[in-house]
Amino acid sequence: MLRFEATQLVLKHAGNRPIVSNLGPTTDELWHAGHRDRNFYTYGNMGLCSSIALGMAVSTGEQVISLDGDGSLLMNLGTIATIGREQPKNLIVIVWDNEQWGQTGHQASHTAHGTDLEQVARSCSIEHTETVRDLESLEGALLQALEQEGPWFIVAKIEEAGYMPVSPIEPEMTLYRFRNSFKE
Ligand SMILES: Cc1ncc(C[n+]2csc(CCOP(=O)(O)OP(=O)(O)O)c2C)c(N)n1
Ligand SMILES: [Mg+2]
Repeated sequence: MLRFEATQLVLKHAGNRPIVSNLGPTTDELWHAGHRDRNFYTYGNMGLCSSIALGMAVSTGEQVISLDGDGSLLMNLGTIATIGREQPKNLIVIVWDNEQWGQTGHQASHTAHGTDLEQVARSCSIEHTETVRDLESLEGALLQALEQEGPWFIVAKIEEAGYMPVSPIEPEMTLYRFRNSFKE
């Protein structure tokens, strides 16, 4: 499954829900798949995408979708434990797991060497988890997650087909647009 196609699929079903995206290609592909005010693009940081989404989930009544990355999440596994402790019903974490730190040279990450992020989530009391390897299964898991209370943790094994042009995002504008979208 290509991450770009998977991203398009998520957008197709997301409606107006906030989506937080991991740095680099995940953010670029979300921008190309469909720039919208409720996309919260992260930039430069690793390991904070799902933490930011968790903060949004506990402070709004809306369902929040996090598009995280395996390498980044491995840098802050504690966020999974915090999600398990807080049990936000309205948080859906999707991890684009290409089993590598893609952007910095495709170095194999721990998920290529036995770390199973779905099992990590389960051990942190997150009951609704899936690992999906194709678009059909991703769509099934996502539709379930949108209907049933979470937290949800979906590991999507993905591939990349080269990188798209870097998205023209400005962190300040992302924050401005995103905050304003809650006032409408
Ligand atoms: C704290 C920190 N360390 C290192 C980097 C450099 N860096 C940028 S992207 C990246 C890899 C991210 O891996 P992953 O989250 O799996 O996303 P992928 O590139 O595979 O899509 C690294 C190491 C960074 N931005 N921040
Ligand atoms: Mg990766």
